[in-house]
Amino acid sequence: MTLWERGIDALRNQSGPSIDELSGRALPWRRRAPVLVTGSAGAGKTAIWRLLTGKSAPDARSTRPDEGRVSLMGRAKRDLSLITIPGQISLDRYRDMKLFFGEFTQLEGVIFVATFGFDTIWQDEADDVAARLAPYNMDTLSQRNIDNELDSFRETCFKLAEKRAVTSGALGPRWLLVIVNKVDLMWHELAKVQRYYLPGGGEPFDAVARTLRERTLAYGAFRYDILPLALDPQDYVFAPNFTEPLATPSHLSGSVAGSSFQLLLTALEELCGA
Ligand SMILES: Nc1nc2c(ncn2[C@@H]2O[C@H](COP(=O)(O)OP(=O)(O)O)[C@@H](O)[C@H]2O)c(=O)[nH]1
Ligand SMILES: [Mg+2]
Repeated sequence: MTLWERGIDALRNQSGPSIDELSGRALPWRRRAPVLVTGSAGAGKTAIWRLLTGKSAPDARSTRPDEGRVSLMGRAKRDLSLITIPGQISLDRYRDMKLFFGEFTQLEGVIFVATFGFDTIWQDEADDVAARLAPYNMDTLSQRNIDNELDSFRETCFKLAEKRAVTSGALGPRWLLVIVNKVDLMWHELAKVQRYYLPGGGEPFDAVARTLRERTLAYGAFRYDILPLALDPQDYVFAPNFTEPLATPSHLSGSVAGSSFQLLLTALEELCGA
């Protein structure tokens, strides 16, 4: 069973553990190479980071990275630090990209957070984004977000391949996990989502991933996995000031979030070799 299939199963499980019970379990940690979380602005990076680390961080548009440690619950109790890279351009983002994808920093793995077009657009940007949509509807907004996401994924894959090449794989990262987040918003169009992200669909997202896998083959073992996730099922709302809002309802209930999150922990354990 692929990680994707296990993820869909987890999202069908209404009777999983509660997410609060699992969030940020404070176990003694041991220093490990950090894991980076990348992806577009509004994809849910901070939300995931918050649950994994049990720390608080603002939900709003941010240009600052979130940092913290996460404890994995496998037998080996491996721990790692988790750092999110903000989606929007800023000096902090630039510095962190240079540091973590540079030739001196060890990286354990990279998590790329994708949303199939459901990136949250913060209020201060909404008017600008709305003005550029022609026609103004959910389809053009979604396409705009998907295009941005592909750019962002291309950047992550390029940096990752470059780092592994210039260090001959010695400083990692050893894996890339794509999280397709907010699956609660696309639950009724899973076939389309699968075709877009999974290998074999012939879509541009996997073409980028395939190029990465080919480029990095020569530098030792490398894992690439895709996990669907829904940690915070809530309606998607895009609300500019000058025109009517656009919305997409959530199709899942909060009770699936626990098993979805539990599988994320398991997947991280597996990737980190716990
Ligand atoms: N529907 C839904 N919304 C989510 C999910 N995860 C996060 N969000 C929402 O997405 C928005 C952006 O999240 P945030 O973590 O701040 O994004 P970041 O910019 O990538 O750090 C927040 O309002 C979250 O509540 C999810 O699984 N489903
Ligand atoms: Mg954030």
